[in-house]
Amino acid sequence: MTSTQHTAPSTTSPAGNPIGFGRMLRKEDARFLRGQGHYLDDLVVPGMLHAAILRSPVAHARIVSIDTSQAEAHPKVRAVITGATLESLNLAWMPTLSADVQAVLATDKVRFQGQEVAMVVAEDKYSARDALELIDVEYDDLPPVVDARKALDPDAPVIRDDVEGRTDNHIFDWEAGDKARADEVFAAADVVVTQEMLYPRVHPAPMETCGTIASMDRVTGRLTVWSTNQAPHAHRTIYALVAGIPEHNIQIISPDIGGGFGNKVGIYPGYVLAVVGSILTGKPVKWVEDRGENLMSTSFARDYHMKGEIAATRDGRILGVRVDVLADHGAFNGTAQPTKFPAGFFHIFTGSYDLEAAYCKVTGVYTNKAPGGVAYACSFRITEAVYLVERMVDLLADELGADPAELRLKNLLRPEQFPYVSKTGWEYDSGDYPRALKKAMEIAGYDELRREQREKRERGELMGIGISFFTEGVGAGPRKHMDILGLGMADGCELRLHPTGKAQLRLSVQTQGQGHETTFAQIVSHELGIPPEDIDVIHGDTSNTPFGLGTYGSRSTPVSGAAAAVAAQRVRDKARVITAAALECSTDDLEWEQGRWYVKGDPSQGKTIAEVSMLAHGTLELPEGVEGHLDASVVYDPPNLTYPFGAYICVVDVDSGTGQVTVRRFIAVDDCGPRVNPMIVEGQVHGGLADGVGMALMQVIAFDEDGNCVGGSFMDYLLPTSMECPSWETGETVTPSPHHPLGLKGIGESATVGSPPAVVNAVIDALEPYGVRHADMPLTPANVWMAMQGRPMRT
Ligand code: MCN
Ligand code: CUM
Repeated sequence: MTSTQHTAPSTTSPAGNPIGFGRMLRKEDARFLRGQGHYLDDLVVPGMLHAAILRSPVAHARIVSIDTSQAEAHPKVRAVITGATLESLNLAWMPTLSADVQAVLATDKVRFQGQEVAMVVAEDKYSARDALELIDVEYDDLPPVVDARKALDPDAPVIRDDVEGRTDNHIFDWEAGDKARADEVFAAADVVVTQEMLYPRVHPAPMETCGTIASMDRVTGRLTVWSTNQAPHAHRTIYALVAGIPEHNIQIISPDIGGGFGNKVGIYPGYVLAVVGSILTGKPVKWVEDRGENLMSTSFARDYHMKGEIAATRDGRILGVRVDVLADHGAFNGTAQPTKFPAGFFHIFTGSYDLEAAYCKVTGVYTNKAPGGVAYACSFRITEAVYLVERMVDLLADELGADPAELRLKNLLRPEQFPYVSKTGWEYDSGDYPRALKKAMEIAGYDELRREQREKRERGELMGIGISFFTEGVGAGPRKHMDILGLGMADGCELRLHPTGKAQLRLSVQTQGQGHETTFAQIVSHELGIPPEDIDVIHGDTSNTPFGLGTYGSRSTPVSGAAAAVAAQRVRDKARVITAAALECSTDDLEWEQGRWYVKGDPSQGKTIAEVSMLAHGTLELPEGVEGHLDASVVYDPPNLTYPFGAYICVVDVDSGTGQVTVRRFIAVDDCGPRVNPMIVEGQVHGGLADGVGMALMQVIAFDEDGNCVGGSFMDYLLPTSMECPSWETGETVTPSPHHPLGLKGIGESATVGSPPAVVNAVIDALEPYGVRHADMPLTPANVWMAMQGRPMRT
């Protein structure tokens, strides 16, 4: 065999992209920037009908009667579905992700404003909406439970009387840590600081609302569902179990998704109703919600009432943290988290500190509000945990008269303590926390900022500096500890090389804007030296991808990213065997360089991956036991979560006359291990920081005392824009995960998790001259002003 002149491997592809990791523009941008994306509402299926949902105008009422006769008489209406229709099909209730049940359409009562009461299927979407007004529902109002703190009062109305024998609104009690040990530590501590705080109800509010098209083929019995969802395979299994349709006859397709942020993890009643509509009419049925429906009825986030306590020595050594949480889960417990964890991963509230003891208790309750929970870049409640501990550390600093940065540096886990087992049972994989915080302080010019603040205070100007340090655990499983409705959290991946060396990678995870088509191609490129533009990433279609649990909890890179790396490594190993056969040498004689196996000591003798792929598909006699073609398939069960971390510093100015907060600077140092694509990682961080500013300063899904949702439009539920965001200043440290094959940790939620406490800490720091110790989010001008007057805030 002759070989061409050997040239050293190039680190850029013919298209100018990096081979492997590095900055490159997103492959998906070619279609998105030209307006050529295919979102759910762009799809038109031949013969498709349109559905609209009638929703409850009140928070709590008994349904006396529903008269659909006028709607049915509408010339363009094909079907009107009520709870009674569903009862006859045994589909009136569906399981939630937390082993509760949720009404698909209300039968007995409505339990929150915006709850689904009836669906109209019509020839066009306008007629469907018009016909909703022709449905006459008589309600008998019941008193609502709006304030979670009153949900367990003995005289509180019982919301979930659908469950026989239920006499209260209690869902669960859950605890973590060692209570006795924590009590001991607290009893002996010099200083104990206590604070109640609310992480208000907020909403992921993706740009694209939720929707679905269901098509039941009456002849084949095959159900095709196009839907905005983050976890197509899990959805397929749930449809099979709920509707009794054989799973092999169900195909779930997620088209391009215009943002998920956790809002598209679960199955909503509208999805099930579209399937029922298609079964009843024999036509495909499309249902897409509007903005108000999205904000009022789909998965909300947070709503945690927390009482935190922190104990320390007089000289600032943190000894313990205790937390008591009242969790508002709305009318149906639809929280998305691994089954064993009813409070998600909240028990990581010990944060980034070396404590002697910790304990938390969480009580979940029903209220007359929309169900859901956890969604919105939360890492399964780590958002609430980080907020709690980072506010408590600042309150402690205030009590001790210590600098909040110094106090953190004194108590952060030290690099030599990793792997570190926390007092609530987490095994943090790796970290160098002081390095990250020092780096953030350096970028911020921390000492100079404090000097500026002192000068401003003398002039009566309000400037605040807020710090937060966070640790997340992302990348669920392992499957033996973590499941969603019994499905273990492991993910499949298939890599197939074509004869010419181009590749296809099939994934179970589902991008919603995170750029998987680019970064997963880069992961394979890193391992095989194939240009990323030559690797087609396929996802979002259950019939064309291997089973897996989908994208949330920043698990794609930690789990499926590992699967892709292992698949590529298997292909590389097989390529070595084939190269040895082709060159008639031993595999031990071969060495790997980017994209090529070559003979040690004779680099001109070698085979590129593309050459091997042709050989593997060709006529070369393959060694005993080696199959033709160049493919690999992997199911990756992560041995542990990965633990990204970061240090954030926020600088704010507060107008003492109006209470208006301006975020002047925001410094974010993140560590997610090596960065596959630094540009995409920065984009994830920028987006999450904007989320954090939004939550800290302007967002809340609020309710009046009758349970009316007053956050149901973008007039009331505010999204941060470039006007409210500073030019982000980002930095990085790189601490690889020891158990991920490429050291990668997740990043998709880090900034949303880490930034709200930095903003709030900064605002409270600015208000120091007014003696303000704490104020709950959102720190709107009105709320800041009231805190300055020592008055209770509006919620
Ligand atoms: N990445 C990287 N190097 C790393 C880690 C990640 O280059 N060391 C890249 C990844 O390959 C991927 C992106 O960064 O392209 C995010 O990766 P990861 O942290 O694995 O998170 P997921 O892909 O699993 O995304 C989920 C996460 C979640 S849970 C929410 S919520 C959220 C978030 O992503 N929703 C988003 N970011 C979002 N970004 C957009 N644009 N839209 C959403 O809906
Ligand atoms: Cu919690 S929001 Mo994301 O995990 O899809």
